[in-house]
Amino acid sequence: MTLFLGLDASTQSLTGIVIDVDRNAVVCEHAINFGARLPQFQSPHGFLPHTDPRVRHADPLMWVAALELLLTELRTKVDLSRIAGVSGAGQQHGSVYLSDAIPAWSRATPLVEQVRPLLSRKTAPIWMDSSTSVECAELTQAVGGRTRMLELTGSLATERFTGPQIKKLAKDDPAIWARTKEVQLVSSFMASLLAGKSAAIDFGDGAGMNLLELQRGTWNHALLEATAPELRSRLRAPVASTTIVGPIADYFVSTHGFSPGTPIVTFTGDNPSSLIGMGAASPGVAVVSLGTSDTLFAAMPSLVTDASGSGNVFGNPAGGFMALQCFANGSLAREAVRDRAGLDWAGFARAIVERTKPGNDGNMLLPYFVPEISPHLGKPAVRWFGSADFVAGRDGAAAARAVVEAQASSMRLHARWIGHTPTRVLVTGGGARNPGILRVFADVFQAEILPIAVSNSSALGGALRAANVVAKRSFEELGAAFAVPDLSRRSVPQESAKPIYDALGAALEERIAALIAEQL
Ligand code: XUL
Repeated sequence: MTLFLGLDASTQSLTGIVIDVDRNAVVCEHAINFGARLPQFQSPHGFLPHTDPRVRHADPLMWVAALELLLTELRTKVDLSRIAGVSGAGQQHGSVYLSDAIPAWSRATPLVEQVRPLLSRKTAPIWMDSSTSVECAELTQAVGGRTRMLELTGSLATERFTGPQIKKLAKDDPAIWARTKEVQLVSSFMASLLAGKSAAIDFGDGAGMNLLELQRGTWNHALLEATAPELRSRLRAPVASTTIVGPIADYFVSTHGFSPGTPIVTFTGDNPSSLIGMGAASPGVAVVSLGTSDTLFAAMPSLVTDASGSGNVFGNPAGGFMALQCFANGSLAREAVRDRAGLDWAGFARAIVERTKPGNDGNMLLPYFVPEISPHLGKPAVRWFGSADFVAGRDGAAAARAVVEAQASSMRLHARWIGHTPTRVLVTGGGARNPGILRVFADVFQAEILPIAVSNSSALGGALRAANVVAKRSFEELGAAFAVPDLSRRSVPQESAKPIYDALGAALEERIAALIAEQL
């Protein structure tokens, strides 16, 4: 029995997956939902309420408390002393501000109490924050324009990215910036907690900061200078995702029963980690993840960037690069429409499969309940077009289809820059369990949709990466063993839907263009 632990610190929960690479089996999976299990942090959806919808911060102590709770509960299910290595992932872009490097933890005091005095800033802006448009414009100008920013970092200056967030802090609150001696991403922060020392940021997640020079794998001097004073001294040099941070901290040996010396492998972003967890480390297949954010991503045969704006390039933990397109209105938009329609998830699926048809009789929704990343929309915009009943909220079945048709069609439109039309799409995330959602994605993409039976591909990716580094198992072998498509839930496209969705895509593109113009 050779066990590895993978963690995923995502927006709404912290998940741990333990795998046995001798039996190619998932031994157990356990999650702590922040809203439900840690109500004292007053973050029902994983972030703190704020009057400005563009501001989204979380309390880093909530992630620390979740780690303690997760390990406390996990050790009742698995003998943690048998874990041969740990790695994991964090929601991308979120940043933690520390007044000092992470120390070797004392065994005597709860971790939350040891981290509390280290936070130079009480809250961490997360990927849902879109409050940095001014800083994005300033950074773009400082570096010599949009094209240069794209060439250097693989993305335009992007509101949720860490560089613009750091810039905003340094401008708005120079006293906090002066107190800050180290900036961590959520991923490197979680690895630092486990190792009891500051971990470096990896190329995968580091690419989501507008600071990393992709081709060279180093922080870009001009961008560091333009972002905040003395930023270089507050960031460790970025490393490959295969780097070992160090042995697990004694704290976790005495408190949770890990073996001394258990290696902690560098953490990465949740999307790069999912690429590994989905068995998609090599180019040729696209992955759609349907979670709080919906994402579409794929390993890239060669580096291309999205001149039109909202696409991103991150590091592939297996080497090379990955393309990613992120949509902020994912599961929360589906939930809002489901609730408005008075349906449960089974009813939502039936509404799509049995009660409506491709094209939705012309009913269409623009489902931007929160500011959107793709397309770039600074303000929420929910618009219903079609029959009087649909517009007035009296046709719940059409509403269910409309939200998924809009999401899938927008994903198809926004993924054109990646340059290859997938015939096979692997899906993961909570939404992948819903047959109605899978049906629409198959028809819109005109591709075979294959759900992967593992529910958290990002945590699994962490466990596979630990196994790759420590047990020297290849990603191909691990992917084939652990990322097995669930053929019984596969969805194949109906050819008759193709012209309908070609037309819907064109109509949606027009409506989106009008919305963007309206918000200018
Ligand atoms: C990717 C992004 C989101 C978060 C979600 O750029 O912002 O997918 O990583 O956790």
